[in-house]
Amino acid sequence: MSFFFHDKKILCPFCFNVVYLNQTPFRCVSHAKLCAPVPDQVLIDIWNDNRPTGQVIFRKDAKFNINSTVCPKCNQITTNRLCPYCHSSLPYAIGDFNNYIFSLVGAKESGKSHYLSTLIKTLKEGVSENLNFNFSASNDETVKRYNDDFFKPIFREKQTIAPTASVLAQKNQPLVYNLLLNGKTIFGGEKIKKGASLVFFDTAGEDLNDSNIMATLNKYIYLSDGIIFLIDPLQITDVRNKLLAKHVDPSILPNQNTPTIDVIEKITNLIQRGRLLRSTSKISIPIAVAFTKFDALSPLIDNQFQITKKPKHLHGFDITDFNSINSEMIGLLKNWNCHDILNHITVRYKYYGFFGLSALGNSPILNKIVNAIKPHRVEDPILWLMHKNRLIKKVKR
Ligand SMILES: Nc1nc2c(ncn2[C@@H]2O[C@H](COP(=O)(O)OP(=O)(O)OP(=O)(O)O)[C@@H](O)[C@H]2O)c(=O)[nH]1
Ligand SMILES: [Mg+2]
Ligand SMILES: [Zn+2]
Ligand SMILES: [Zn+2]
Repeated sequence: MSFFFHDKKILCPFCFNVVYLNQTPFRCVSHAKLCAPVPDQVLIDIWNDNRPTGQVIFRKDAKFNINSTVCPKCNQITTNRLCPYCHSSLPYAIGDFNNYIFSLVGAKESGKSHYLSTLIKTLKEGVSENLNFNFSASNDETVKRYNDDFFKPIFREKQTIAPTASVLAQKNQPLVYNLLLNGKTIFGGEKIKKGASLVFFDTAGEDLNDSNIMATLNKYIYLSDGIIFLIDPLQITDVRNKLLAKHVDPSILPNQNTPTIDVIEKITNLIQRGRLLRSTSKISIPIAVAFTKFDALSPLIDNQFQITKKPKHLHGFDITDFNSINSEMIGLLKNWNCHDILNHITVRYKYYGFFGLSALGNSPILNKIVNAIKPHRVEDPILWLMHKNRLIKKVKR
């Protein structure tokens, strides 16, 4: 612990306010019989959460012992540190880790929620034996929200996830995970080399159509360390026509909504404003542009393409695989007449990568998931973002 630790500041991963660690309240974690739970007005106001919960304990002077406090009601010690602004529980190790915020954006129905659901499951199970990391939820709210809103519907109930509610109707807490990266010590032993909090924010596609709501959402996006921009290829007119020419069942084609280029332009403008960039400067947040629902495109994809193969990512981020995927995707975009998307990304962003993936591996039928869920390449964009943020190294084959 550094001498100056007492005035160490961090960014709350839930509300993005700057928090001084010596100024945080704590929450009593004693059993309800010992210390009666009470409603917390801040949780009600900010997160719409009116469940009674442990007492909030404010401290006057916390120069010493800044990692715990004693509840004046029940005299028990607690280490459950809260953000003073939004009263979310801060990850225990938050002062030791850097926060990396990854936001997930895309038009309505582009596949964000299904993607997040299968991505988290894949990361928890470990993407590769040799990619040595441990990925776990950083607080109980994340565990609960992931299970209720993302895991249960598709993996248990075999139903598609309902459209994400607008922030006006429901204030979504981001999902926060701890990522521990192992490495070798100079003596050859194993040790934890780096830690990061990964913050995932699932936006509602409809909110991107409203510039007023965008203003409240924008900090999640322009403060991001990486953006995953999802595009539904089934929205692209050329793709639809090519699929229909191959006699696919027209019922797998969703109704066409806001053109992708409009959505990406909104996001770009928002980042530009948020970061106070001149319109001539490129955005330096790495952006992973990922085409979802690739399972539905199989009639259009040559089975020799690298994108149809399983990724390996042995010992790091497989840059050889990435380069093939990136150029295959650029070729497909040209073939699908998506020069507008291609130009926009390559001109306005400094670091970009194109990806193709499938969260489910199959098309659901009337909101039912009838086939086994087989995610394909869901980890590629996030591993690329981790690599760009120097959390994992690249490997060549
Ligand atoms: N074929 C196929 N369809 C998918 C896949 N993932 C999602 N879908 C379909 O796309 C629809 C929309 O997906 P969501 O994940 O809810 O999209 P979203 O971007 O979260 O939408 P909003 O919350 O409204 O912004 C789903 O109901 C599915 O029918 C996939 O991997 N393959
Ligand atoms: Mg959604
Ligand atoms: Zn907060
Ligand atoms: Zn108590």
